[in-house]
Amino acid sequence: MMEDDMGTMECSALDAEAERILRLNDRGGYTVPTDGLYPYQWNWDSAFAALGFAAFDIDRAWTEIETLFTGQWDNGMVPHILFHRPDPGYFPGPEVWGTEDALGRGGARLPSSGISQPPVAASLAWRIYRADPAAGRDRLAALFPKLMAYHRWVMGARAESGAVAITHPWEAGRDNAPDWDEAMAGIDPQGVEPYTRRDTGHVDARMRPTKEDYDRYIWLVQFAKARRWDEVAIAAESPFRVADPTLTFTALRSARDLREAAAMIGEDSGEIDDWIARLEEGAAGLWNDAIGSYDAKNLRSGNFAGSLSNASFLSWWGGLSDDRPRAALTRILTISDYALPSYDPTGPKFDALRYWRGPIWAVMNFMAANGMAEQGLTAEAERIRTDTARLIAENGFAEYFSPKDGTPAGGGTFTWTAAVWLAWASPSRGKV
Ligand code: 9WN
Repeated sequence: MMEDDMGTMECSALDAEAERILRLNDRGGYTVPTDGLYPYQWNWDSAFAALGFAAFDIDRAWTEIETLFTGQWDNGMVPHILFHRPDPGYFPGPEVWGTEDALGRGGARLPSSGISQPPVAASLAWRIYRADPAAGRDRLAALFPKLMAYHRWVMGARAESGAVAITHPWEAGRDNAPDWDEAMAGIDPQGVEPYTRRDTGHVDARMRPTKEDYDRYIWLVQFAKARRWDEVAIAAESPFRVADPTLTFTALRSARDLREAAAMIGEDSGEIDDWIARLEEGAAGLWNDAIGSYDAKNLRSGNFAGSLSNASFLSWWGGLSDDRPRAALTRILTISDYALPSYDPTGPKFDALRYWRGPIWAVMNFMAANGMAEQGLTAEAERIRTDTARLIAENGFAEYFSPKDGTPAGGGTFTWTAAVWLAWASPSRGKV
């Protein structure tokens, strides 16, 4: 279905349903990704929730981001999960993370995880500001120092190679992407304490990471917890350190948007200019000629993953006008019934339903396509937008979708899918 094929009534029914989902998942000041499967506040989900709220309730949009930053650590890190209220339905909960006496946590009052996620908050806050500058000026100005502290942490703790590294697959937000296979294989998950997964009680196990993945996820949590979440010790000793296109391109994009925000507020942006230069250099180092795309790089072995993913196509969102990824993009768009798959459908590790090894994710489509549109790839961007709209119209507000036939997968009534619909994919809205 192309945009024009969607009737006005169908479109406004979907707009209303998306709005209902955001309200449904609102826990008062913060939004859960979906009821049951993910009962807490997640970092990048929350920034996208704010974008969705901005389509109909600008005050609630700002509140979402403000609540996220109540969990910021003294060292600037914004955790990937804030455990506002205990909920046994999710594993691993706060006791497994054990961040109470973490170095860097300082006076943070909220229980949280000890790792972060793609730093999209600055970019989405800037977008929300632009949707209604009068409503957003003071809110953005108040957030600005916190956003700066977050990015200072990203650059100081993770950008030693220029590109931004992750210390755990969950930090990339692309948990079981083939990007981490080599680094994950290098972990011997001896000594993992017995645990019970909760995710497979909510969702078909074939759509989730494997037990081998989970053993290593938990091993990495225990490893860092034993070091009191000390970034220096983790950087020196962990077997897992991978330079990630998601973090690199989202940090680069956020730095550019922070520079705009600084100009609006009247703040100096010299420090941000320096970040942008370092990140551009780091991003250049993620170009893998062998696959004609940006790629993840294992910083322990120096090897590329050889993974053409949806994160590979975030270079335009990062503000790079580099045309080289276009050939791979054209190929992927040509062979896919629905775009963008999270991994090359012709690649050896493709799995249409298993999470980040094939399925389509609306938030990645939003960033990839908006970046493309800004850099003049308007036909590609529009193809991705109409595919996203079609997936949602035909299959509902799922967590992710099979790129083969659109089968909805993972959790339902999903916050960020609803948000991306309201802010961008919906033919009638798309105003944020
Ligand atoms: C671990 C909440 C999160 C997203 C991630 C997605 C998934 C969590 C999990 O759900 O990860 O952080 O338990 O599987 O991979 O991108 O932020 O929606």
